[in-house]
Amino acid sequence: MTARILITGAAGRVGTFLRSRLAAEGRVLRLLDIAELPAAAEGENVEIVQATLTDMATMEAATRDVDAVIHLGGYSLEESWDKILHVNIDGTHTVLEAARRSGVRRVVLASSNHAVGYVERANGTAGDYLFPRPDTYYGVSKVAKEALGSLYADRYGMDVIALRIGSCFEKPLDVRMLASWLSPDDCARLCEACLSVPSPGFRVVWGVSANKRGWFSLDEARALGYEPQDDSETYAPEVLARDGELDPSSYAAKYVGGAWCGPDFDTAA
Ligand code: 15L
Repeated sequence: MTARILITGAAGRVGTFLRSRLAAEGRVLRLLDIAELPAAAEGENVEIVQATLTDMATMEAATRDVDAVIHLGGYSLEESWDKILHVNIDGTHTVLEAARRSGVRRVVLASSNHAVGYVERANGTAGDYLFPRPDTYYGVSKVAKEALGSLYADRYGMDVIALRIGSCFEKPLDVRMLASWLSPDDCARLCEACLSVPSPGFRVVWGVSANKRGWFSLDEARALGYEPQDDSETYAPEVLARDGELDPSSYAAKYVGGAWCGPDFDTAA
């Protein structure tokens, strides 16, 4: 079991899901975020670091003595190009370079479906290793994150796994998410697989649950040892009763990235 793990963006939604779920006997989670993190609870084996991931000295210190990094930090929605460039792209370089300098051998990167948002559903199941088709600056930053991961794996022999996360929420919020949902528990299962699989090198895998309505390949994720246990179908009756079936001409029905591909979805200047 991986003993000491640095999680960036630990105060965010996914980071919060993982905090309790990756906790284990003999394991220390070092939780880093620019936002305030809840203090360690009684008996909780965590180290709290409130800092920006964009500073190299900070990240060199934060990566010292850890066995793996789970890099979730950065903007999780569309933002201006300047912000995306600084935090998501430069920030990812800082995280990977700091990890390399500190001798960390394994990094899990939170990529997103928006790296391939303009892939059309008409082409069938969204396979593994789809060529980038970002739908936003945010999506571009996820493509850059994957590219940086590939570079650090090939050039420095690190193990880097990029997760093209669908929609990681407590439960699916709309009809599109009945296909793209990643349950919090499956997210933790996927991270555990990424942490323990021997010598993966560089991989890009879909981060989704075993959704009956899903159309994303789970082959590469399963090859890491991921065994999803959840299915959004549990929530389908309530979601469909509220929202009805998807309009086949909608962006959500047509593209991986859903509404993010539409003209009304602003790419902040
Ligand atoms: C993402 O990458 C976002 O971070 C998240 O908030 C959701 O919008 C998700 O994609 C999605 O596409 O559902």
